[in-house]
Amino acid sequence: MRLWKHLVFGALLLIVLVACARQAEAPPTATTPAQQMAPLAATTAPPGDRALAAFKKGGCGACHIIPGVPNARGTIGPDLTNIAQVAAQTMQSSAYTGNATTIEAYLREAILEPDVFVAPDCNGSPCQKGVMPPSLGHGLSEEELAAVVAYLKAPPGEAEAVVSEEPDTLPADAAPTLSDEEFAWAKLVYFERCAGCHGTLRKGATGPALTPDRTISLGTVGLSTIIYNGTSRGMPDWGKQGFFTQEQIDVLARFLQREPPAPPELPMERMKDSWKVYVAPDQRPTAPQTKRNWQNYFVVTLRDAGQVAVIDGDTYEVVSKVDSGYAVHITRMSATGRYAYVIGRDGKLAMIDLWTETPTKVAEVQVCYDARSVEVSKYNGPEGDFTDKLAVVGCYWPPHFVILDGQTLEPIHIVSTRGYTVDTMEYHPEPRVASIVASDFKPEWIINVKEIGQIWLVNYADPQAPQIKMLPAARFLHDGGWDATHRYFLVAANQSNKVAVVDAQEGRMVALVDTPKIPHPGRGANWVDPEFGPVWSSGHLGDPAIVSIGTDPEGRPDFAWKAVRVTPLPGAGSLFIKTHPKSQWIWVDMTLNSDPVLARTICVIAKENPAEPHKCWEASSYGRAVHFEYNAAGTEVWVSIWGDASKPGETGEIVVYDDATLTEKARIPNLVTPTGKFNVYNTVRDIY
Ligand code: DHE
Repeated sequence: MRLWKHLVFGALLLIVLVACARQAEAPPTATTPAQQMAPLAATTAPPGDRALAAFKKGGCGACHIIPGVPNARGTIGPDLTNIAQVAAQTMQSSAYTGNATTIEAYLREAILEPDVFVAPDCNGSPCQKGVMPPSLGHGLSEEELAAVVAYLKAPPGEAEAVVSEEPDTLPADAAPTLSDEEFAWAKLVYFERCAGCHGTLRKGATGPALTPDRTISLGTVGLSTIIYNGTSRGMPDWGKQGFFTQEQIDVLARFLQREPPAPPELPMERMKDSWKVYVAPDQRPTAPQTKRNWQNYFVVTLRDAGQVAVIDGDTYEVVSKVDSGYAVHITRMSATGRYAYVIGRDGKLAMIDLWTETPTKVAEVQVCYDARSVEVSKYNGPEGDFTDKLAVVGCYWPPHFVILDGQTLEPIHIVSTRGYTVDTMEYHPEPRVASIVASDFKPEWIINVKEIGQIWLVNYADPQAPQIKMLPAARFLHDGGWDATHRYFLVAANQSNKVAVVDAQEGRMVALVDTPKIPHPGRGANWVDPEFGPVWSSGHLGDPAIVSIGTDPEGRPDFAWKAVRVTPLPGAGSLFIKTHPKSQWIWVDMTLNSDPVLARTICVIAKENPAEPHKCWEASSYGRAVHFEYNAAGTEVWVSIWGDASKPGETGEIVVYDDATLTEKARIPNLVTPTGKFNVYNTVRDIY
């Protein structure tokens, strides 16, 4: 890129990337930052309208929730819903470091000198210094500032304060432009880094919708701010982490204001072209060749290496590293545990034989361009023995699932998940497949179709002609696991703030349980609460809380399918929780907390005293602590330190703790970005 372009970008982005700043009213190439901050012409407008125009001019809604301001639902900065009351209380507090003595002065100070006092609560996480720049306030005229202060001091009443779901009215050419080169780059990066949460067609799921009707009103500046700083609701701070440069963030922010390009489909013929069997089933050993305790192997995702490491859980030796798909996501074991099935985000499924001396890949196939889940057939009963017979991959794009031969990975059948949403019955072009579990009661998979909010019970007895029962649940189904009896499956409908419960034996919905913001259980944790009996617990991305739901409708019907206990955590951003029937503890992470110290902190809660965490500590001096797994005996807990592939010495490692004493036993060093870990014995038996 030429020098002048660097300079323009540099000047613009200096303002862009630390700011809750203004909306771009025209393509950024057509205006300068100074022009963009010019006072509004409508100074004769009524004060309320003037305030709304000033909020829009500042792009304030990208960072704040502001009642009555269309689409102002940002969570980077404090919620401004009751800011006058908060201001009055704060000025009385000894923690207040500002100089204001009236609410008006407090609000003016917060806008013009934002770092004099940094608010303690930004939607569940501590607010950060330097995020809100003084240049924003100084870009407003005195009239605009006065209108904003008056508005925040007395926002509209309940009826008017409803945040508009309606898109702004926008001129057809309102989106900024990109060169072909920029567009191609942003398209690829969006697909690889952003589509997982926001959807390939950007219709939203774990993250909000990013269609032009919403993004243009946030503008290049507002969007860049979010991409740079992240949000307390789990959006990574890509800019702060140094993952994207300021120039790249600007390109992404402009890309997000254009119509999303539609990616290609993937028919059976192309899947078969990618299918490879490296070792035919009749060439494989008929008994384990290795002397190692292979049932205590851990298959560990080395995310950015595009590999998994097979680690001996008895000796901590890395037995083998196997190439798998791009940004590997999860592993599940065949019902006997002999095979590990590893799914990459690029939809490549790799099958590893754990019986050979060195675990090796015996087959692979690509059945999606974007995928997150894989499961196997586990049923063995009157309807047949399906042990190690079938596998199923759930795709994000194209939106479908694929049934495969469990011995060779030959694709057998594709089922599209496009359909109608559970609540409003609108057609959705991209309902993605989230978690999948295999029932012990029937030859059945429970497949969660995220955006339409349906839980599909897929009978695989005849895999060419699967029977599907579609249960209505709630939108944005994501991750989940079994209760301790394996009869009930609990799954987070994450952006709906609910957990759905399915009875796998009777094939019906049991309950939709309300939870705090964005439940994220992984597979959850089953334990016996001293007060409420058997429960299943989940952490949350948006709230610093663990919620436990009663799971014993026969023994403790009064507590069944109710959120019976909330255990507070030091911060939000929790991804995974884990326990073991033999353990006295529940382990939980806060991986996506925007505070780097909390992101590497883990906590344990004592089952006999679950009102608050027993102990929290930093598991490393760098990176993020993520995901727990027990060894087969249930005596050790393994935690991943998710480092940075480009920083030698800090790429990542696994910390092994003695579960009884919570003391560190070992570190398995120099792994490249380890994340999920799957112990063969526990994964086969769904122990968590
Ligand atoms: Fe995951 C499980 C989707 C980001 C690590 N993740 C799941 C499942 C889904 C999912 C649907 C349940 C699979 C199942 O049980 O069949 N994950 C997504 C996303 O859409 C998301 C939010 C964004 C994306 O772009 O992918 C996402 N996931 C991540 C990560 O960034 C993590 C932390 C690191 C990584 O390796 O990518 C991550 N996800 C995991 C892990 C599991 C998982 C380790 C399995 C947990 C278990 O114990 O079973």
